[in-house]
Amino acid sequence: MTEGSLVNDRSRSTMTSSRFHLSLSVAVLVFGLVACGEEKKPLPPKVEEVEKEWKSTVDGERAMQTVIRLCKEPRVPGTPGHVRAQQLIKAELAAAGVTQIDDQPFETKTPIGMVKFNNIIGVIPGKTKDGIAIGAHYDSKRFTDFPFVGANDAASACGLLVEIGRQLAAKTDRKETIYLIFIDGEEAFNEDWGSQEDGTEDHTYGSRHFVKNMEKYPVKALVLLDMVGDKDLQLVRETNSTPELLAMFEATSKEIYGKSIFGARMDVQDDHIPFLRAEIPAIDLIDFHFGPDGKTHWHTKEDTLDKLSPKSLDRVGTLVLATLPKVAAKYVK
Ligand code: 1BN
Ligand code: ZN
Repeated sequence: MTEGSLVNDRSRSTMTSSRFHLSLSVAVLVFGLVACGEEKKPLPPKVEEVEKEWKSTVDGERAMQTVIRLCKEPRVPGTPGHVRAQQLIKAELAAAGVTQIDDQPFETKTPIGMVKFNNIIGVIPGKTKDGIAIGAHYDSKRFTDFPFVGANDAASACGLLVEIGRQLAAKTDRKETIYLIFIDGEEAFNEDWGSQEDGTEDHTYGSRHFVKNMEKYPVKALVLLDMVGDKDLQLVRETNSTPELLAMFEATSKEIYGKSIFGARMDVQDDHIPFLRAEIPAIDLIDFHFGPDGKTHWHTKEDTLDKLSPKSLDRVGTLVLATLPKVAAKYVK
Protein backbone atom coordinates (compact mmCIF):
# COMPACT_ATOMS: atom_id res chain seq x y z
CA MET A 1 0.00 0.00 0.00
CA THR A 2 2.62 2.44 -1.09
CA GLU A 3 0.53 4.72 -3.24
CA GLY A 4 -1.38 6.46 -0.49
CA SER A 5 -5.12 6.85 -0.32
CA LEU A 6 -7.34 7.42 -3.31
CA VAL A 7 -10.55 8.77 -1.91
CA ASN A 8 -11.11 10.67 1.29
CA ASP A 9 -14.69 10.80 2.42
CA ARG A 10 -14.48 14.27 3.84
CA SER A 11 -18.08 15.25 3.40
CA ARG A 12 -20.25 12.72 5.18
CA SER A 13 -23.40 13.97 3.55
CA THR A 14 -26.33 11.62 3.27
CA MET A 15 -26.92 10.24 -0.21
CA THR A 16 -30.33 9.51 -1.57
CA SER A 17 -31.33 7.80 -4.79
CA SER A 18 -32.54 10.93 -6.50
CA ARG A 19 -29.84 13.45 -5.74
CA PHE A 20 -27.34 14.89 -8.12
CA HIS A 21 -23.85 15.50 -6.85
CA LEU A 22 -21.61 18.27 -7.98
CA SER A 23 -17.91 18.12 -7.39
CA LEU A 24 -16.75 21.02 -5.28
CA SER A 25 -13.06 20.85 -5.80
CA VAL A 26 -12.12 20.76 -9.42
CA ALA A 27 -9.27 23.13 -8.59
CA VAL A 28 -7.44 20.55 -6.47
CA LEU A 29 -7.93 18.07 -9.26
CA VAL A 30 -6.19 15.03 -10.60
CA PHE A 31 -2.54 14.26 -9.96
CA GLY A 32 -0.88 14.83 -6.63
CA LEU A 33 2.53 13.49 -5.80
CA VAL A 34 3.35 11.19 -2.93
CA ALA A 35 6.75 10.57 -1.48
CA CYS A 36 7.56 6.89 -1.62
CA GLY A 37 11.11 6.39 -0.46
CA GLU A 38 13.18 8.40 -2.90
CA GLU A 39 10.60 7.94 -5.64
CA LYS A 40 7.71 10.29 -6.32
CA LYS A 41 4.64 8.54 -7.67
CA PRO A 42 1.56 10.27 -9.04
CA LEU A 43 -1.46 9.74 -6.81
CA PRO A 44 -4.58 8.36 -8.44
CA PRO A 45 -7.38 10.92 -8.50
CA LYS A 46 -9.67 11.32 -5.53
CA VAL A 47 -13.19 10.47 -6.63
CA GLU A 48 -14.86 13.35 -4.88
CA GLU A 49 -12.48 15.75 -6.57
CA VAL A 50 -13.07 14.49 -10.10
CA GLU A 51 -16.66 13.43 -10.03
CA LYS A 52 -18.83 15.54 -12.24
CA GLU A 53 -22.53 15.70 -11.97
CA TRP A 54 -23.63 12.16 -11.34
CA LYS A 55 -26.83 10.47 -10.42
CA SER A 56 -26.91 7.99 -7.59
CA THR A 57 -28.93 4.88 -8.41
CA VAL A 58 -28.70 3.12 -5.04
CA ASP A 59 -29.34 4.30 -1.51
CA GLY A 60 -26.06 4.01 0.38
CA GLU A 61 -27.71 4.91 3.69
CA ARG A 62 -30.23 2.11 3.32
CA ALA A 63 -27.44 -0.33 2.39
CA MET A 64 -25.60 0.79 5.50
CA GLN A 65 -28.58 -0.09 7.70
CA THR A 66 -28.29 -3.70 6.50
CA VAL A 67 -24.53 -3.61 7.14
CA ILE A 68 -25.18 -2.41 10.70
CA ARG A 69 -27.67 -5.23 11.34
CA LEU A 70 -25.18 -7.81 10.00
CA CYS A 71 -22.46 -6.50 12.32
CA LYS A 72 -24.30 -7.25 15.56
CA GLU A 73 -22.19 -10.40 15.97
CA PRO A 74 -19.59 -12.54 14.14
CA ARG A 75 -20.80 -14.73 11.25
CA VAL A 76 -18.43 -17.66 11.56
CA PRO A 77 -19.66 -20.85 9.83
CA GLY A 78 -20.84 -23.43 12.32
CA THR A 79 -21.91 -20.85 14.96
CA PRO A 80 -25.40 -19.56 15.91
CA GLY A 81 -24.42 -16.07 14.67
CA HIS A 82 -23.87 -17.54 11.22
CA VAL A 83 -27.38 -19.03 11.21
CA ARG A 84 -28.85 -15.69 12.36
CA ALA A 85 -26.95 -13.91 9.56
CA GLN A 86 -28.60 -16.23 7.03
CA GLN A 87 -32.05 -15.47 8.47
CA LEU A 88 -31.33 -11.75 8.34
CA ILE A 89 -30.11 -11.85 4.73
CA LYS A 90 -33.18 -13.81 3.61
CA ALA A 91 -35.55 -11.46 5.45
CA GLU A 92 -33.84 -8.38 3.97
CA LEU A 93 -33.87 -9.83 0.46
CA ALA A 94 -37.59 -10.62 0.73
CA ALA A 95 -38.28 -7.09 2.04
CA ALA A 96 -36.28 -5.76 -0.93
CA GLY A 97 -38.73 -7.43 -3.31
CA VAL A 98 -36.71 -10.52 -4.30
CA THR A 99 -39.28 -13.30 -4.56
CA GLN A 100 -37.12 -16.38 -5.22
CA ILE A 101 -34.60 -16.99 -2.44
CA ASP A 102 -32.83 -20.37 -2.47
CA ASP A 103 -30.68 -22.07 0.14
CA GLN A 104 -27.77 -24.15 -1.12
CA PRO A 105 -26.64 -26.07 1.96
CA PHE A 106 -23.58 -28.33 2.06
CA GLU A 107 -21.22 -29.77 4.60
CA THR A 108 -17.50 -30.22 4.19
CA LYS A 109 -14.27 -30.90 6.03
CA THR A 110 -12.32 -27.91 7.31
CA PRO A 111 -9.29 -27.55 9.61
CA ILE A 112 -11.75 -27.34 12.57
CA GLY A 113 -13.76 -30.43 11.49
CA MET A 114 -16.93 -30.92 9.47
CA VAL A 115 -18.75 -27.59 9.04
CA LYS A 116 -22.23 -26.80 7.66
CA PHE A 117 -22.25 -24.06 5.04
CA ASN A 118 -25.09 -22.49 3.07
CA ASN A 119 -24.96 -20.26 0.02
CA ILE A 120 -28.03 -18.04 -0.35
CA ILE A 121 -29.15 -17.22 -3.88
CA GLY A 122 -31.66 -14.51 -4.69
CA VAL A 123 -33.03 -14.92 -8.20
CA ILE A 124 -34.48 -12.04 -10.22
CA PRO A 125 -35.86 -13.76 -13.32
CA GLY A 126 -35.29 -12.50 -16.84
CA LYS A 127 -36.60 -13.83 -20.16
CA THR A 128 -33.77 -16.36 -20.22
CA LYS A 129 -32.29 -18.32 -17.30
CA ASP A 130 -28.81 -17.42 -18.52
CA GLY A 131 -27.69 -14.70 -16.23
CA ILE A 132 -25.21 -12.49 -14.48
CA ALA A 133 -24.25 -13.21 -10.88
CA ILE A 134 -23.43 -10.51 -8.36
CA GLY A 135 -21.79 -12.01 -5.31
CA ALA A 136 -20.53 -11.14 -1.83
CA HIS A 137 -19.32 -13.34 1.01
CA TYR A 138 -21.35 -13.16 4.21
CA ASP A 139 -19.19 -15.28 6.51
CA SER A 140 -16.75 -13.49 8.80
CA LYS A 141 -13.25 -14.71 9.58
CA ARG A 142 -12.88 -16.75 12.75
CA PHE A 143 -10.78 -15.15 15.47
CA THR A 144 -10.58 -16.74 18.91
CA ASP A 145 -9.12 -13.76 20.79
CA PHE A 146 -11.71 -11.08 19.89
CA PRO A 147 -15.16 -10.86 18.25
CA PHE A 148 -14.46 -10.03 14.62
CA VAL A 149 -17.53 -8.58 12.86
CA GLY A 150 -15.93 -7.92 9.46
CA ALA A 151 -17.76 -4.65 8.85
CA ASN A 152 -15.88 -4.03 5.63
CA ASP A 153 -14.92 -7.69 5.07
CA ALA A 154 -17.57 -8.28 3.89
CA ALA A 155 -20.76 -7.08 5.64
CA SER A 156 -20.31 -3.93 3.52
CA ALA A 157 -20.66 -5.92 0.32
CA CYS A 158 -23.68 -7.86 1.62
CA GLY A 159 -25.53 -4.68 2.60
CA LEU A 160 -24.83 -3.26 -0.83
CA LEU A 161 -25.90 -6.49 -2.53
CA VAL A 162 -29.32 -6.34 -0.83
CA GLU A 163 -29.69 -2.72 -1.98
CA ILE A 164 -28.63 -3.60 -5.54
CA GLY A 165 -31.18 -6.42 -5.42
CA ARG A 166 -33.87 -3.92 -4.42
CA GLN A 167 -33.13 -1.75 -7.46
CA LEU A 168 -32.95 -4.70 -9.87
CA ALA A 169 -36.09 -6.41 -8.55
CA ALA A 170 -38.08 -3.23 -9.24
CA LYS A 171 -37.57 -3.78 -13.00
CA THR A 172 -38.97 -6.95 -14.51
CA ASP A 173 -38.41 -6.77 -18.26
CA ARG A 174 -34.76 -7.79 -18.35
CA LYS A 175 -33.52 -10.43 -20.80
CA GLU A 176 -30.95 -11.87 -18.41
CA THR A 177 -31.67 -13.40 -15.01
CA ILE A 178 -29.82 -11.83 -12.10
CA TYR A 179 -28.37 -14.17 -9.48
CA LEU A 180 -27.56 -12.46 -6.18
CA ILE A 181 -25.20 -14.88 -4.45
CA PHE A 182 -24.51 -14.49 -0.74
CA ILE A 183 -21.47 -16.69 -0.65
CA ASP A 184 -20.54 -18.71 2.42
CA GLY A 185 -17.11 -19.77 3.67
CA GLU A 186 -14.83 -17.44 1.77
CA GLU A 187 -12.53 -17.03 4.76
CA ALA A 188 -9.88 -19.54 5.80
CA PHE A 189 -10.32 -21.18 9.22
CA ASN A 190 -6.57 -21.27 9.63
CA GLU A 191 -4.90 -17.93 10.30
CA ASP A 192 -3.45 -17.82 6.81
CA TRP A 193 -5.10 -18.33 3.47
CA GLY A 194 -3.82 -21.68 2.28
CA SER A 195 -4.37 -25.39 2.12
CA GLN A 196 -5.39 -28.01 4.64
CA GLU A 197 -3.05 -30.84 5.64
CA ASP A 198 -4.59 -33.13 3.02
CA GLY A 199 -3.87 -30.57 0.29
CA THR A 200 -7.46 -29.33 -0.11
CA GLU A 201 -8.03 -25.60 0.01
CA ASP A 202 -9.01 -23.88 3.26
CA HIS A 203 -10.98 -20.97 1.78
CA THR A 204 -13.63 -20.14 -0.87
CA TYR A 205 -15.76 -23.10 0.30
CA GLY A 206 -19.03 -21.58 -0.91
CA SER A 207 -17.86 -20.31 -4.28
CA ARG A 208 -16.19 -23.64 -5.09
CA HIS A 209 -19.41 -25.45 -4.15
CA PHE A 210 -21.55 -23.07 -6.23
CA VAL A 211 -19.42 -23.51 -9.34
CA LYS A 212 -19.65 -27.31 -9.06
CA ASN A 213 -23.46 -27.13 -8.80
CA MET A 214 -24.56 -24.63 -11.40
CA GLU A 215 -27.17 -26.65 -13.34
CA LYS A 216 -29.95 -24.55 -11.79
CA TYR A 217 -28.02 -21.29 -12.15
CA PRO A 218 -26.50 -20.79 -15.62
CA VAL A 219 -24.20 -17.92 -14.68
CA LYS A 220 -22.40 -16.36 -17.65
CA ALA A 221 -20.34 -13.80 -15.70
CA LEU A 222 -19.69 -12.86 -12.07
CA VAL A 223 -19.35 -9.43 -10.49
CA LEU A 224 -17.87 -9.99 -7.03
CA LEU A 225 -18.06 -7.32 -4.32
CA ASP A 226 -15.68 -7.42 -1.35
CA MET A 227 -14.57 -4.72 1.11
CA VAL A 228 -16.50 -1.94 -0.64
CA GLY A 229 -17.46 0.24 2.33
CA ASP A 230 -14.24 1.96 3.41
CA LYS A 231 -14.63 5.75 3.82
CA ASP A 232 -11.40 6.06 1.89
CA LEU A 233 -12.54 4.08 -1.14
CA GLN A 234 -9.86 2.83 -3.52
CA LEU A 235 -10.84 -0.03 -5.77
CA VAL A 236 -7.86 -2.01 -7.04
CA ARG A 237 -7.27 -3.15 -10.60
CA GLU A 238 -7.49 -6.82 -9.61
CA THR A 239 -5.14 -8.67 -11.91
CA ASN A 240 -6.88 -12.08 -12.01
CA SER A 241 -10.15 -10.47 -13.11
CA THR A 242 -11.24 -10.85 -16.73
CA PRO A 243 -9.63 -7.90 -18.58
CA GLU A 244 -12.77 -7.17 -20.64
CA LEU A 245 -14.84 -6.82 -17.46
CA LEU A 246 -12.28 -4.57 -15.83
CA ALA A 247 -12.25 -2.41 -18.97
CA MET A 248 -16.07 -2.16 -18.90
CA PHE A 249 -16.13 -1.08 -15.25
CA GLU A 250 -13.33 1.42 -15.76
CA ALA A 251 -15.03 2.91 -18.81
CA THR A 252 -18.29 3.26 -16.89
CA SER A 253 -16.54 4.86 -13.93
CA LYS A 254 -15.09 7.45 -16.31
CA GLU A 255 -18.58 8.13 -17.71
CA ILE A 256 -20.06 8.52 -14.24
CA TYR A 257 -17.28 10.17 -12.29
CA GLY A 258 -15.17 11.78 -15.01
CA LYS A 259 -12.18 9.56 -14.09
CA SER A 260 -11.49 5.91 -13.48
CA ILE A 261 -11.96 5.13 -9.79
CA PHE A 262 -9.61 2.15 -10.01
CA GLY A 263 -6.14 2.48 -8.51
CA ALA A 264 -3.15 0.18 -8.08
CA ARG A 265 -2.88 -3.20 -9.79
CA MET A 266 -3.09 -6.03 -7.28
CA ASP A 267 -3.46 -9.81 -7.28
CA VAL A 268 -6.23 -10.76 -4.85
CA GLN A 269 -7.26 -14.35 -4.22
CA ASP A 270 -11.01 -14.30 -3.65
CA ASP A 271 -14.35 -15.93 -4.54
CA HIS A 272 -13.97 -15.03 -8.22
CA ILE A 273 -11.10 -17.52 -8.64
CA PRO A 274 -13.29 -20.68 -8.73
CA PHE A 275 -15.47 -19.00 -11.39
CA LEU A 276 -12.42 -18.10 -13.47
CA ARG A 277 -11.13 -21.67 -13.16
CA ALA A 278 -14.50 -22.81 -14.54
CA GLU A 279 -13.97 -20.37 -17.43
CA ILE A 280 -16.70 -18.01 -16.26
CA PRO A 281 -15.63 -14.39 -16.75
CA ALA A 282 -15.38 -12.65 -13.39
CA ILE A 283 -14.29 -9.41 -11.76
CA ASP A 284 -13.45 -8.71 -8.13
CA LEU A 285 -14.47 -5.18 -7.13
CA ILE A 286 -12.40 -4.89 -3.98
CA ASP A 287 -10.74 -2.11 -2.01
CA PHE A 288 -7.73 -3.72 -0.44
CA HIS A 289 -6.29 -0.43 0.87
CA PHE A 290 -8.06 -0.54 4.22
CA GLY A 291 -6.46 1.60 6.90
CA PRO A 292 -3.99 4.44 7.29
CA ASP A 293 -0.82 4.47 5.19
CA GLY A 294 1.43 1.52 5.85
CA LYS A 295 -1.15 -0.16 8.13
CA THR A 296 -4.14 -2.25 7.28
CA HIS A 297 -7.32 -2.86 9.24
CA TRP A 298 -7.84 -5.99 7.15
CA HIS A 299 -8.40 -9.02 9.42
CA THR A 300 -7.89 -6.97 12.58
CA LYS A 301 -10.24 -5.84 15.36
CA GLU A 302 -10.23 -2.43 13.63
CA ASP A 303 -12.56 -3.70 10.89
CA THR A 304 -15.58 -1.97 12.43
CA LEU A 305 -18.55 0.13 11.32
CA ASP A 306 -16.91 3.47 12.13
CA LYS A 307 -14.45 2.94 9.24
CA LEU A 308 -17.27 2.78 6.68
CA SER A 309 -19.20 5.36 4.71
CA PRO A 310 -22.60 5.06 2.98
CA LYS A 311 -21.10 7.22 0.24
CA SER A 312 -18.64 4.48 -0.72
CA LEU A 313 -21.49 1.95 -0.91
CA ASP A 314 -23.41 4.41 -3.03
CA ARG A 315 -20.51 4.89 -5.45
CA VAL A 316 -19.81 1.20 -5.92
CA GLY A 317 -23.51 0.36 -6.20
CA THR A 318 -24.07 3.06 -8.80
CA LEU A 319 -21.07 1.78 -10.76
CA VAL A 320 -22.39 -1.80 -10.67
CA LEU A 321 -25.89 -0.85 -11.81
CA ALA A 322 -24.54 1.34 -14.61
CA THR A 323 -22.17 -1.35 -15.90
CA LEU A 324 -24.51 -4.32 -15.60
CA PRO A 325 -26.34 -3.77 -18.93
CA LYS A 326 -22.97 -3.78 -20.75
CA VAL A 327 -21.94 -6.99 -18.97
CA ALA A 328 -25.23 -8.65 -19.86
CA ALA A 329 -25.06 -7.50 -23.50
CA LYS A 330 -21.63 -9.09 -23.86
CA TYR A 331 -22.15 -12.36 -22.00
CA VAL A 332 -25.86 -13.22 -22.22
CA LYS A 333 -26.85 -14.07 -25.80
C1 1BN B 1 -10.56 -10.94 1.01
C2 1BN B 1 -11.19 -10.61 2.14
N1 1BN B 1 -9.92 -12.08 1.26
C3 1BN B 1 -10.15 -12.45 2.50
N2 1BN B 1 -10.93 -11.56 3.07
C4 1BN B 1 -9.14 -12.82 0.29
C5 1BN B 1 -7.68 -12.66 0.47
C6 1BN B 1 -6.92 -13.67 1.04
C7 1BN B 1 -7.05 -11.53 0.02
C8 1BN B 1 -5.55 -13.54 1.16
C9 1BN B 1 -5.68 -11.40 0.14
C10 1BN B 1 -4.94 -12.41 0.72
ZN1 ZN C 1 -11.37 -11.54 4.97
